[in-house]
Amino acid sequence: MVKKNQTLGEFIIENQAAFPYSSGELSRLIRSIRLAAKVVNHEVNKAGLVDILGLHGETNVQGEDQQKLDVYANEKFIQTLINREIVCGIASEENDDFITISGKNNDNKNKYVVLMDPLDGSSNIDVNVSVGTIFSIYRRVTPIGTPVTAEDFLQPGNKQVAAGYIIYGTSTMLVYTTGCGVNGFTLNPALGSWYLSHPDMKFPESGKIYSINEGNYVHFPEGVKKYIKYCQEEQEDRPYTSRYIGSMVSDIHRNMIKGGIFIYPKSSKANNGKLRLLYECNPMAFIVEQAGGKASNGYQRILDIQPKKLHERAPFFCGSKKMVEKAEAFMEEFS
Ligand code: AHM
Ligand code: MG
Repeated sequence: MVKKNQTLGEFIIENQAAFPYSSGELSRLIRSIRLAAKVVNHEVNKAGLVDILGLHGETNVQGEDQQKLDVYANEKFIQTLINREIVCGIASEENDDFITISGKNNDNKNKYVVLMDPLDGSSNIDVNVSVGTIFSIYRRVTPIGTPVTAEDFLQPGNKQVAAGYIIYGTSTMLVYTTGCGVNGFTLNPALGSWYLSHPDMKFPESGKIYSINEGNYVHFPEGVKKYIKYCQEEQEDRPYTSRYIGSMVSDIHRNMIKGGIFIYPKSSKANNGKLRLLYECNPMAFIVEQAGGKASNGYQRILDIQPKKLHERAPFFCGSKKMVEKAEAFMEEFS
């Protein structure tokens, strides 16, 4: 049951009570992510001071080494999860290979693996624009107590147990799903508590915003070009509004609240687009579907794609159901 003005901690406890036989492992994992997110948020908020405190690779006035924020975020999330021995493996967009966590006594009995993009849209940091963290959680498929293998990470998105994102925006929010709808929590920075501000989030069935990097227009497949023209036509409720931040979490978060479509298609330069299936598309697709929206690669449901490698990319069409269906119809007909 969703109550307003609840803290994330209360929400987790209340929802866990609905599953009396659960071990609480997933709840502890979400709590660890919430903690790391606060630490990263603190650092992201100081980003504007970087010229004063020192650049990446330099030593700041306190004699500390400066790190790039995406490297910092990666380390913080990984450290937090390793220290709490809460998962058996982690894969990150920032690391070439997955990390096996065997536990202090080599007896890791945890059943979950986490995949994440620790700081998505990080090129926006320099210009004080919102960035995000994305995470995806699966139950391992290999036996508990043995080291994780690639098989544990290369699962289709429809096997996700939970997924979420943190948006470091005008306020900081944590939005997540465990497969029973989507809830959004806003951080009160003075208290360090997350409050349920967006209970049971729903993607509007249709919308009037399209988000795509139109600078790449000449490289887009014909179906996408035709769909963009359709969005710009003066007919019915069109033309739509074009909004593209270049920070996927922010673009999709806005569209989920207002109604819209986000597209990062394949192009003549990149056959599978840019976004990573495991760290970006799958978790966002799970959240979007749980909120009543739709996510596909233009032809096929994102969550049904069987990944073949950790850093695999996929074209991404995601947002209000009717808008994604329309874009898919253009892909079907022209690409
Ligand atoms: P990143 O993981 O290197 O930050 O790249 C992902 C980001 C997305 O947040 C965003 O939608 C996209 O890259 C923007 O790419 P482009 O500048 O090509 O439009
Ligand atoms: Mg990214």
